Amino acid sequence: MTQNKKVALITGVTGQDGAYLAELLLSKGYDVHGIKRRSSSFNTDRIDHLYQDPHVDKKNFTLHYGDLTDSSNLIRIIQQVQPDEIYNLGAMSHVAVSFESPEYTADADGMGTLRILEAIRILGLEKKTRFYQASTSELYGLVQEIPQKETTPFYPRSPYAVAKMYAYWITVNYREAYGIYACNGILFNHESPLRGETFVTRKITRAISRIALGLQDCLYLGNMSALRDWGHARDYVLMQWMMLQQEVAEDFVIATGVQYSVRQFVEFAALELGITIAFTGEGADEIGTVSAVTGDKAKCKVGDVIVKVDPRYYRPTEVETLLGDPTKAKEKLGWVPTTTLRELVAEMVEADYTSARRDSLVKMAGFKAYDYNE
Ligand code: NDP
Ligand code: GDR
Repeated sequence: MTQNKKVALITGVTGQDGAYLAELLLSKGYDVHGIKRRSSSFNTDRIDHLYQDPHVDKKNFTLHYGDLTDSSNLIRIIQQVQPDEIYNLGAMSHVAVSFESPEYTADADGMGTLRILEAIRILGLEKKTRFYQASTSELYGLVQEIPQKETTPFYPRSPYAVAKMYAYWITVNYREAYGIYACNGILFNHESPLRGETFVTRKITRAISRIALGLQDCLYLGNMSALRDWGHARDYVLMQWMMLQQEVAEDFVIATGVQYSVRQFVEFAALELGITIAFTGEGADEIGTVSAVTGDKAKCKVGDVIVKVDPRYYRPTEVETLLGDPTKAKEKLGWVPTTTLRELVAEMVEADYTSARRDSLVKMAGFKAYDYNE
């Protein structure tokens, strides 16, 4: 039985998608290997529940130290693991940060993809190993068509998106040139309670929860008019796996087909805690003032200013609007997103409120034994 187990290798296993995908593949009976970076502090929070003692037999989840900027370790790990499937989720994934570190972003996100594809070739695994590339709706950037689908032309608007464009095309090229089963999932924004704290959705659900509990006064945001097509990461990693189970490798857009603004996301998060926010002014003057408090979870008062625009969060070039058309994924793979934005917001707020409540109890009472259910 063990010989028939499929083997998967995930880069970026410590990230949001890596954690959900590792869980999914383990539930499907895979032997899962992940590449993690060396860090001066622990960076495995999201996958600690999957950890298996290396001294135990029949382990099916193994972590390897590695980095997408180091081809020698990628070749060594791939040779050792002999994966049936590689999911390349590792990346410097923050669009705003990519303007600060453009060269590193190109190296990790663009060249990193090439390094893995070359490793497959060097090791003669072209017929064995299937490859998934985490491509992105950021490729559409300055959008040429609404909604965006597989045939919509790209116009990247950040060093991140430009690096990902190289990764997209090198994946297509290695498929055509060497017959590797390699495909791109062009994924629109997807979120969850595991989302990194500096992406806008998590920044909002975390801050609104802390504001409601009196741990923070104000949430500073950049462009609140930006429109995004937000789905749940759990739904999207299922699609990543489905894409590698087809007869023929193809590229797919993964999206919900519904669009909201950042401002609406703030309003939905506040509503979960019983706060209604009124926004006034334009651009940098824009503020969110509490206009009604109905929930017993909210400690802020009517009139409190809890959201302000801070231009420091503006980007040199912005992607104003993204809306995906997932028709191909629905028709060819039978994939449909299962989570609405309101459900996603509710799940994220609940997780962040619970964690803020713990912080609040510690702040009030210090680190003594506490019954958090009180
Ligand atoms: P995260 O930022 O949560 O995770 C990124 C992962 O990549 C982390 O495990 C990180 O490690 C790792 N990583 C970063 N740099 C390197 C490197 N040089 N070498 C090896 N690993 C590295 O991203 P998500 O999980 O949200 O996204 C997964 C992938 O999908 C990314 O490639 C992203 O660009 C892409 N994507 C994401 C979308 C989204 O909405 N979430 C939409 C479309 C595409 P560490 O934990 O140590 O930082
Ligand atoms: P994005 O996600 O750039 O779409 O990239 P992010 O959540 O960072 O921004 C979404 C939109 O919100 C606006 N915004 C802010 N963004 C952040 N981070 N912080 C703020 O304070 C803020 N205020 C407003 C942004 O300007 C933007 O318009 C994500 C990443 O996961 C990429 O890796 C992935 O490829 C794309 O989604 C699809």
